[in-house]
Amino acid sequence: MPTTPARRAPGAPPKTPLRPRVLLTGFDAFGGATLNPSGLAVQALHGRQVLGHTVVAAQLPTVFGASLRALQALLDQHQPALVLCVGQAGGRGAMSLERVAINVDDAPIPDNTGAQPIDAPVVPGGPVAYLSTLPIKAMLGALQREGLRAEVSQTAGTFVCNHVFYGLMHALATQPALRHARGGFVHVPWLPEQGSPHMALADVVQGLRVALRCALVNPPYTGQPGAGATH
Ligand code: PCA
Repeated sequence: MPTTPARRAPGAPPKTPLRPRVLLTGFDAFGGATLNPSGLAVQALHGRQVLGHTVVAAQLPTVFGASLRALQALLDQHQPALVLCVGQAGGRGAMSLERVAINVDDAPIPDNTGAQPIDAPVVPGGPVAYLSTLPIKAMLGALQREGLRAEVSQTAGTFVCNHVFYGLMHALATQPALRHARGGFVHVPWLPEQGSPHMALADVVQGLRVALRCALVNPPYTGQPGAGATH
């Protein structure tokens, strides 16, 4: 028999706290392509459990501004403990764990609405850069032990992926409701049908699962030497 959810006053916390959530975002196709592995891979993990956390997956538009408004709505709705944004990087042959987001929009091609900002800040007056707070070296090791190609990347570019990465880190750094959340960005290669170098969708999905597990159990990256990490 269906049960009616108990009523509670607006703004009152639920009696049973929500299971902690992980937010995983990908992007739609851009630049004239018909698919984007990042959107497909995150969708495959939607609703899965990772170490007691429910994965909420969502696709962001490859559009300056609108992508960050969509991300903010997801942050407000889900109050995630951890956020991993994922995008496609054609030409890269490994899953790229991004170290740094910079306060620069400098689009080499138009976004999906035709906008092409040049030399503009993501957040006017914001810091020059933010470091990922995900344990990128531990994630690198975990992916490589799984037999997956992975690398630490020192640039997420200056297109919509960096825009979202910077906007995410700025939100986590400045919004009190998100102060316990950690976040970062991973670029993934093309799928085989898009060209070379490429990675199979199943490997990308497995890599994201491994990356999330690793990020949940290891201390955050702080920009300081740590935990025996090597190059
Ligand atoms: N890759 C682009 C934007 C969307 C995506 O999947 C980038 O690297 O900026």
